[in-house]
Amino acid sequence: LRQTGCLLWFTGLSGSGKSTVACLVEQMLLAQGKLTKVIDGDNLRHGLNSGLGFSPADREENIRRAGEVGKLLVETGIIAIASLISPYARDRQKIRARLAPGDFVEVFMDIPLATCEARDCKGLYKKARAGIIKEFTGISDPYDRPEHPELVLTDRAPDGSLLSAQDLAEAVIGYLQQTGHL
Ligand code: GGZ
Repeated sequence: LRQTGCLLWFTGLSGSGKSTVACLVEQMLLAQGKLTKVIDGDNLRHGLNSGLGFSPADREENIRRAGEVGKLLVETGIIAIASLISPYARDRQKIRARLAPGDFVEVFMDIPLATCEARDCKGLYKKARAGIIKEFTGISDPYDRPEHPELVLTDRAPDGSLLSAQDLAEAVIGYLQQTGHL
């Protein structure tokens, strides 16, 4: 196996596009013959992390387990791509500390709440506003913006034009090339 692993950790609000961009990055890496695996928070909650809810303690455990799975994959040389809201800086920091320097790549999906809420793909924001879903990130539960992420992805280019998910995925690939991960 001629590749060294790393853990791309996508963090951001529900509806910010984490999973979409993560899957595109996975496809691009596979097309280059790289071993890679998406670890999706929403999917893990159906299996490994079933039974965990959205209290701070449950989110912490959810993120800890995803991080440990990511660490195992990295040790195998795989480029792991985690996609979890991971709203608390402390929980993200703990995973960073578990990995060798440079192996943890925090990717902040910096998409305004208003944009995520306008998309509302699953109708969750509407339910959160109505109080039907409690402790909803960005509405009734906090999101700590990353202070020193390796990469910040926004939906606007410097000239104000709208960026596509494909554009953002290409930026991630570019980062991996620049930093010698690819
Ligand atoms: C945040 C929630 C909540 C609450 C359900 N708060 O965008 P989605 O819908 O499809 O994916 C989100 C998913 C969040 O799971 P994570 O494992 O990524 O969260 S964390 O890292 O905070 O543990 C969202 C849905 O679950 N969802 N209730 N209260 N998101």
